[in-house]
Amino acid sequence: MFSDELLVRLRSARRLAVFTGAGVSQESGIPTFRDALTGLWQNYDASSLATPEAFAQQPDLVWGWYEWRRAKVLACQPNPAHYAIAKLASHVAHCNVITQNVDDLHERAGSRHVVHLHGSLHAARCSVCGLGFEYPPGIPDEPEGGRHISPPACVSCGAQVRPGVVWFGESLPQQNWDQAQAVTEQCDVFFSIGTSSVVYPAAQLPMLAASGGAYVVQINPQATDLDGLADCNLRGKAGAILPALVQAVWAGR
Ligand code: BV8
Ligand code: ZN
Repeated sequence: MFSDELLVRLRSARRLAVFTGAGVSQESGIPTFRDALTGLWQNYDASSLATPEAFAQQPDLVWGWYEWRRAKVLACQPNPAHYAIAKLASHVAHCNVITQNVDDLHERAGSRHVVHLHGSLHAARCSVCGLGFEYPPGIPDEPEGGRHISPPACVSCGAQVRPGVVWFGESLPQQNWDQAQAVTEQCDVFFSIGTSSVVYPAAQLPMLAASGGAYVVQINPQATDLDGLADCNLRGKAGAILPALVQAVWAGR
């Protein structure tokens, strides 16, 4: 199932970078971007809904979308892909996860060095003074098709609270982006897992890895724009491939 070159490369690797997208959380039951646009949001495109303009014009619709997604994440568990990625860190000295996802499943599976490029569903903040928002405890009981919910008001200044994610048209958090580039430039092996590789500048990372001489491995059930650049394309679900790969490379170690 795995080439000798891949096994040798991983056994000798000292620095791994693991770049993930929505596909790595798919087997946990978290909708990918397309799936997350059902019900109330079925007539929207993610790149129009996940924007400051959409929140300004329809705050209740957008806040309701994020609350529905947050409820999904709170109700889900990490899947074998998240656990296998966390396990990589016990075999390779330096293993950094760079995620486009806004869930916390890598952390809940035990990954410690996780760089979030696009923020987090759990980090809402005041849109004016930036104060972090304290969510009420428990899992919100959101109807499947979603509903309109008015965003809360900041307890300090009274302004509107906004989701803690990076919207289209917003810059990535500079420190996280710098860290992601540094890790990518220094790695021996770069995994790109469960991403359609269409959102920039995150989608630049595999090219940056390749130009730095890294061995690029893609895991995805479908072909993506990365197929031509990757040194190794593993076609299939991350939850099946990754545990088998960890076993094949470090069986019993
Ligand atoms: C910015 C948070 C500039 C919100 C997200 C060129 C250069 C720079 C920018 C641009 C550019 N061209 C266009 C842009 C603008 C834009 C952009 O990229 N647009 C796209 C639509 C073309 N980029 C931006 O706006 C970025 N900001 O550039 O700022 C700037 C500079 C100065 C000053 C001001 C601004 C910000 C982008 C961040 C957007 N926010 N998320 C939220 O979550 O609501 S992006 C969001 O969509 C996700 O985070 C993720 O990144 C992306 C979805 O992609 P994927 O994760 O890949 O998920 P997807 O569903 O697409 O695919 C899933 C894959 O998994 C599939 O391939 C599937 O086959 C696979 N899969 C399924 N099941 C499995 C599986 N794989 C493995 N196992 C399985 N079981
Ligand atoms: Zn405030």
